[in-house]
Amino acid sequence: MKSLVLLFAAFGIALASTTQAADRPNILFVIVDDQSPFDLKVYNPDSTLETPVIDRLAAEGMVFDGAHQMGAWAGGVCTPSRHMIMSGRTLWHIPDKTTPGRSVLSADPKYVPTDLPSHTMAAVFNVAGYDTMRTCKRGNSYAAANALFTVVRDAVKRGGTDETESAWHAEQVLSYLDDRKASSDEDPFLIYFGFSHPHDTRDGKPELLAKYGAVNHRDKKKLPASHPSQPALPPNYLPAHPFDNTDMNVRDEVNVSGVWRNRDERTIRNELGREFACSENIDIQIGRVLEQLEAMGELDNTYIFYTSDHGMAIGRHGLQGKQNLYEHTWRVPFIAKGPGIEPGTRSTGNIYLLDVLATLCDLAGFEPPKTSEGISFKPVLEGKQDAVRDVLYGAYCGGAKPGIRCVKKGNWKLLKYESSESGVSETQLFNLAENPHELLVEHHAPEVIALTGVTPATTQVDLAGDPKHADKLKEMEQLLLEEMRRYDDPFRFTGQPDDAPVPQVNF
Ligand SMILES: [Ca+2]
Ligand SMILES: [Ca+2]
Repeated sequence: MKSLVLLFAAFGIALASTTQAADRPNILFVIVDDQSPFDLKVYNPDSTLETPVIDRLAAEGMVFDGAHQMGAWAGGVCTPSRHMIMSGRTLWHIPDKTTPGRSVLSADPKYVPTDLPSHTMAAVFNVAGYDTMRTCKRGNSYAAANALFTVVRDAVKRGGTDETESAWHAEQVLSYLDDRKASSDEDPFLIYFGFSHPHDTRDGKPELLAKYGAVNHRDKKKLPASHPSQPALPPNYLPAHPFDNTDMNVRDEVNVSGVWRNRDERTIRNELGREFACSENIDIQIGRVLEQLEAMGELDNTYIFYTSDHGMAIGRHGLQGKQNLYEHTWRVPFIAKGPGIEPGTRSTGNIYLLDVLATLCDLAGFEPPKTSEGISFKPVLEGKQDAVRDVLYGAYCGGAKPGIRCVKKGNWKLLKYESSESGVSETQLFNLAENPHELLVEHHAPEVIALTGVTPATTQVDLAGDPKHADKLKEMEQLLLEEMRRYDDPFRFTGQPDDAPVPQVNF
């Protein structure tokens, strides 16, 4: 086709639409399963995880410090997160994988359009003339949207060999690119390149497990061996979470193979070693795909995004899973590289993963679907703006209701916990500029300092009970209520006005 375009161009004949189509950027959207931004050197220089490919993406592109996923109304946080990514809709406006669903509004057409799948990522890119392909894990996702990619090669790959882990996902992309090359396909592409790891079970490859001093620990009655190559305990490690966070008995907190309910140093460092082994392998696999894109001459015209569906605790704050709203879990890694993105830049961004769809449409040159509630952060990518949102809201209520909520503005973050089952009611207020790891009074205990090697400053505590910050607390409480109203949060905390939306269907 290229030679034909050149031939016509040589004769001065306009082939506007064809030329335009060939010039439209490709998109490679890489999404891993369960990874804290703080695992990566680009977010935590102290991390021993080696990811040279991701580091290079960061050096050649833009790193977002304010990327978040909005939350979950189920213990399987992946499910709502992936519905939001595919549809560009907010937490209380998405369907669940079953009907009526675990979100009380998810089957109500007033909140969730019944024809939503036809306005999701692959559907709109197909209509725009893109070739769409995906590989990812199966399950805990948005099946009706995923099925609309022209090529779908999904499977759960969490083993310890090339056939059974992340290399398999890379192979699907590589063979798809081979097919394109063989048929001289020049349509722009959208490739959704998902991995099943580092989600548990974190059976890394033997040589990478050895590098991080870890073993695939399976004996519930014993602790794994300690090893000097294991990653250090995180700075906000605790041997236990100080209070019932409304979902302490969810599967991830009590039944992940290799950890279970253990929070001792050996278990956590071994599990972080397994997480790192899986994450480094993902990095290697992304590198293979980027090499092929380069060999095909496609790399310079391709936007590459790297992210995770949500973060992960693994010992931070005494938690193991993804069912909380601390920064390690609420935030996600987010790196973007592509035409017009200044290399080596860093931005707050303040984006939700649900903003990705509007942004991809914007980069590809067409309007996002009307059902999308996301905000394009193309101006951030172009360096014209530092952030697209001032305020960020997060929700988790997969356990007791109303569960956990948080709100962030500038350096300030408020978290609230309430359980109608246990009666727990807790509030936390952090100044993230002074206390980025959300350290609590429990982190000041000598036995914890002895384990982490981190001696917190006296100001590095939860400030909710500090009279000096009473005005800030009040302001953040009001802000949280406004955000809960804005996003149709169907719950309210004790003391908030009883004005939550009423579901139109009977649950
Ligand atoms: Ca996940
Ligand atoms: Ca094609």
